[in-house]
Amino acid sequence: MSLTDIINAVVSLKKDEVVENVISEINKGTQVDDILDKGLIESMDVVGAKFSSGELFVPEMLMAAKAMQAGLEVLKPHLSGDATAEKGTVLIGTVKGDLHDIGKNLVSMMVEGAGFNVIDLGVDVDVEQFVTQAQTQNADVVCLSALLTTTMPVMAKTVEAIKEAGLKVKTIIGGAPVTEAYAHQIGADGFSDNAPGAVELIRKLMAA
Ligand code: B12
Repeated sequence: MSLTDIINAVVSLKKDEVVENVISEINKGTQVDDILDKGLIESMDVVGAKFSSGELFVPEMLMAAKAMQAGLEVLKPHLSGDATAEKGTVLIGTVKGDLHDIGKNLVSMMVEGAGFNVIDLGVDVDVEQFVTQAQTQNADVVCLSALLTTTMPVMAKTVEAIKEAGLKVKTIIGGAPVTEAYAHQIGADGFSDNAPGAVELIRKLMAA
C-alpha cells in the first residue's frame, strides 16, 4: 500500500477504495501533508492530464473529484490547525462562471483550522455578492478562487468592485491558472498556490 494506490483509486473512480487507502495511510503514520499533496492533490493533476489527452471526459472527471473529496473528508480532522481565539473574518468563494470547489474547500478548511471565522459563499459567486457580503459580514479578507482561464477576469472585476465600494478589506486570489504576477496586475493583496500558503498570507495581511 502506498500513496500511488490513492492516486490509482481516484483515477479508477473507486471512491470506497480511496477512503480505505487514506485510512490505511493515516494508520501507517504517513505524514498528513504527504497524503494530501502526493496522494489526493496529485490525483487531480493526473485526472486533469487524462482529461486534456482525451482519456477521461467530464462525467469521469466529476466522479474522480467526488472520490477525491471523500478522501479529503477522512483527512480533514487530521489537517493541522491551531484554533484558539477567533482571529478575524474571512470570506471565500469561487468566482462567477466557475464551479470548481475542491481547492477552495481545502483553503476554507485550513483557514478555519487556523482559527479564523470563515464564511464560504460557495461556487459561481457574482461580483455584487462578494461586495455585499464583505460589507455586511465586516470581512477582513476576501479569498477568490478560479480554475478556468475564462473566469480569471471575474477576479479582476471583483477586486475592482471591492475597491470602488471603498471597503478596507484585503483581497487574495488563487487557483491552478492564477499567478503572483496576475495578482499584482489586478491589484489583489496577495496570491498563494496552496492552502497552507493561503493561511500564512492571511496571517501576514491581518498583522500588517
Ligand atoms: C475536478 C475538475 C473538474 C470538476 C470539478 C468538481 C469540483 N467539485 O470542483 C468538474 C467535472 C465539475 C469540472 C468541470 C469543468 N472543467 Co475542470 N478540472 C478538474 C480538475 C481535474 C481538478 C481541479 C482540482 O480540484 N484540483 C485540486 C485542487 C486541490 O487544486 P486547486 O483547485 O488548484 O487548489 C489549490 C491551489 O490552486 C490553491 N487555491 C485554490 N483556490 C484558492 C483561493 C485562494 C484565495 C488561494 C490563496 C489559494 C487557492 O490552494 C488549493 C489547495 O492546494 C482540473 C485539472 C487540474 N489539475 O487542475 C480540471 C480543469 C481545471 N478543468 C478544466 C475544464 C476545461 C473544465 C470544463 C470547462 C470542462 C467542460 N468541457 O465542461 C468544466 C467547467 C465547469 C465550470 N463552469 O466550472 C480545465 C481548465 C482549462 C483552462 N485552462 O481553463 C482543467 C485544467 C482540465 C484540463 N487539463 O484541461 N472540472
